[in-house]
Amino acid sequence: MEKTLVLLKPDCVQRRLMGRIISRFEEKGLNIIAAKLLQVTPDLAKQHYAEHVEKPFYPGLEAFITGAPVMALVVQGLEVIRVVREMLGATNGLNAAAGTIRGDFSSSRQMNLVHASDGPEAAAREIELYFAANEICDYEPCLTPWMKASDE
Ligand code: FUP
Repeated sequence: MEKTLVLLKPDCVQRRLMGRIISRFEEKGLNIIAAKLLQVTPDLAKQHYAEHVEKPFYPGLEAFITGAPVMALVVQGLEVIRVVREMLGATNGLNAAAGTIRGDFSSSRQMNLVHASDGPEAAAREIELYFAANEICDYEPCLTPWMKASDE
């Protein structure tokens, strides 16, 4: 089953929204198989946002992402990379549809609460950036027979 890296960003931690946002992933039936609170360093920020390091907005983005702890999660589920990105909504909270996480809780482009991998290569790279293999607790949820048909 597919896995994705989710980061509850410093604004999410500071605004006490971690529980509500984790609940949305749980309510959807997704499986959280790794979680930890950590402080992103400037070095980790540069690795995570490698594609943006040369962009004019990068210094502000690095200051933001290193400004308070983040909670990193590995979330597992069917087509979970696409599903979680759709649950987050558009990057800018001002443009994100109502009902999405950013649409409901954010009005900012930078302080958009949550990061999620945008494709399979990014997911593999980002999971490795934040978690050692022995920190990922793959398990079979006992609710699976009540969340989807056996042939899905
Ligand atoms: P996303 O894939 O939705 O995480 O968004 P991007 O990869 O396009 O951008 C990465 C992060 O940079 C986003 F969380 C928002 C931030 N950003 C800015 O702060 N300013 C900008 O001008 C563009 C993006």
